[in-house]
Amino acid sequence: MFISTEDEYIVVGDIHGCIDELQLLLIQNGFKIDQNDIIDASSSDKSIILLGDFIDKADDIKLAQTINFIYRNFHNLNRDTQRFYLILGNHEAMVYRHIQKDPTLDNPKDLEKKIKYYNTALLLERDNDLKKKFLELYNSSYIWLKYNYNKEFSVTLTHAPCQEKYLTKDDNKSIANMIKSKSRSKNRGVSLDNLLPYLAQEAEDNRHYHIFGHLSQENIREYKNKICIDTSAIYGNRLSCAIISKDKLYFDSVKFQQKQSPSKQIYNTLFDF
Ligand SMILES: [Mn+2]
Repeated sequence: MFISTEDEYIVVGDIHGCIDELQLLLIQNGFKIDQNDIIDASSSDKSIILLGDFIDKADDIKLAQTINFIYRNFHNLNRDTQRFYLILGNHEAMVYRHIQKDPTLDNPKDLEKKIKYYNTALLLERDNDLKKKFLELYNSSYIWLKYNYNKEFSVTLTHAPCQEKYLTKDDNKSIANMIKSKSRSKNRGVSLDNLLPYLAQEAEDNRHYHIFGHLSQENIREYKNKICIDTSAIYGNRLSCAIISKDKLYFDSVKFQQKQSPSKQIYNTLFDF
């Protein structure tokens, strides 16, 4: 969907239950949040966009807090005009399939993966109220958003990096590619630049940016007009955002707050050339 170029946006990368970091990042960017976890709509003019994967990997308590916070403020900030947008990540898509009892996920290997990678599904199966909130957020999510300022400046937002031919298209293959790129766990030992060669090949020295998350990097990775803002908050690193204002693009981040134990991973660096 095309979003208004009259508004300013804060675009937050993969949260994965890092609710303390999300709140801190919003506060650092001018939002006030009260004791009931309600964002004061008048405290900032910015609209909020979450780039997908707000669930999984974290503690159950933090996952529940994250879903409740997003749900509450999604309703609160969207009361008059839309100021809170969600982009669908592969984790929301997979958890949705599990809790909706997708018959193609009915084998022991999928159950093993559900426990290991999609722990929010187990939580939602125990908590019906939280499940309803998640389903509503899932159904309100976009696959892509585009900020088309002028001939010189635009920003396309998707959860995963993908080839340009898929961007802003609405067929099933394009949708799948905007939600998830080639699996790193199925291609261990392959560098990201070899796994996703189209990113560097299609990158151009212009200001028509594609901003995505999904790849859990050590810092924001930029190559020409391709930018990854997933800076591995749940791995104990940082939660980052891009800020879009008129024809300017800024970045900001907060450190992991140690309010839960971090997940573990080995970084596979993008644009490592
Ligand atoms: Mn992802």
